[in-house]
Amino acid sequence: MSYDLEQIRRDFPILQRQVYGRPLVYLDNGATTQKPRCVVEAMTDEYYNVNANVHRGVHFLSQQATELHEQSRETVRRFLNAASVNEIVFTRGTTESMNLVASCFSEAFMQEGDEVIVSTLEHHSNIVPWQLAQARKGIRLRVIPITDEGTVCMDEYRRLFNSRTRIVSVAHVSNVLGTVNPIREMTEIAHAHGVPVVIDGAQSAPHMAVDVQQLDCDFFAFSGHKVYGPTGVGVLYGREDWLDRLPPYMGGGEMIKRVSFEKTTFNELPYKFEAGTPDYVATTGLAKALDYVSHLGMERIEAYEKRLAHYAAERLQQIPGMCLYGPMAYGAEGSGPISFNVKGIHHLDMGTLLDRLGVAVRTGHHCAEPLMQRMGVDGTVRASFGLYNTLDEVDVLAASIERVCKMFA
Ligand code: 7TS
Repeated sequence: MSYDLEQIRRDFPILQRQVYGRPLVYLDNGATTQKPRCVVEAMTDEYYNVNANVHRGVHFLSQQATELHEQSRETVRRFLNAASVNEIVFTRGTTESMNLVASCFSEAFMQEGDEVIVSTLEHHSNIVPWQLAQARKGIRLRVIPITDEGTVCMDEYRRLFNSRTRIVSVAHVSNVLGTVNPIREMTEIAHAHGVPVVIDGAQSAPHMAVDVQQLDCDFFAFSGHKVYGPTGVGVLYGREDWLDRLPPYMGGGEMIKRVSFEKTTFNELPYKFEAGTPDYVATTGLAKALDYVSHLGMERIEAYEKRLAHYAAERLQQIPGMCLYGPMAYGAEGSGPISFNVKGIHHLDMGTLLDRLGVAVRTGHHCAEPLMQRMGVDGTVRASFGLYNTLDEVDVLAASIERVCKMFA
């Protein structure tokens, strides 16, 4: 199958929309992606024709819903190349997945003075859960510094390990700069110290083939809504031996084997971590979305999006006063988002005026305030690409920025 952009764009009805009488140029895919028709239709069909709670009823619809739900888990397993479906836990999204690991791991394996290594590039959802553990258990956060180009300092990373290091928790791809961290190398170093690694894959799963066995990570989190699937569903991959040893996260139905007031025993994996009714319709939608991107081919999506980002970086850098951040400003390859500011124009003004021209971007700190502090800015404008964006749209972005610049001249 070829990369047929026109067909792809037809699969996403919202891309035909106009805003303020102009064609929508949607460049906020880092925040959330649009949904292809097949995802919405699969979910509507399930609500109309199948709906019943999973894992409970003896009746026909419940069995059918359960089957769909468990097939979705298998689709996720294949997407990540996990060894077993027991390693695929459904959550509400990356944030919940990261909180689950930080909470359960620190509870079971960390004591006062023990350390977690994170990086300067992290989204708040890989900082605050560890700070909550800090408040509860007295653990310490150690932070890998980054270079001016926006890449992690590997020498500093190596130096952070000591006898108190218990876990490493890092983003695969930065949601602000598009930096791709050398995860394989980072896991190798951590494992040499006997330390497990958590990957925040919110910004990698939509843009590149992810193979958790090849990355050799111990946990990997991502959100459905950033991979063309529905909101409210995400995934935590965890190596079976780790998940087995972690205590449950939430208590309730589904996660138990037997309950009495004297003693409760917990369910097997992955249900031990899935208390309550799961969003079984969303898991169907997520599986459809993963089938959709897999059918296009993650390698093909990655190559195409790199071309887009590279073209955008080159084109934007021709604009007077442009300050582009991150590896792409230095000619390196990046993935997904590019961040910038134009001299003399506040990012919020730029974003607001671009919106009036039909171009949807995000502005502000992007839930990465420590990174903003390191960059010495209070925010940036971020254009983040998806599989359906076009080179023409990049031209519209650049021309629109130039128009805004003229207003401020
Ligand atoms: N980690 C990273 C790297 C992210 O980019 C995000 C969301 C999250 C975690 C949290 O994902 P959630 O689905 O649980 O909310 N990032 C963004 C963003 O860049 N703009 O809006 C949301």
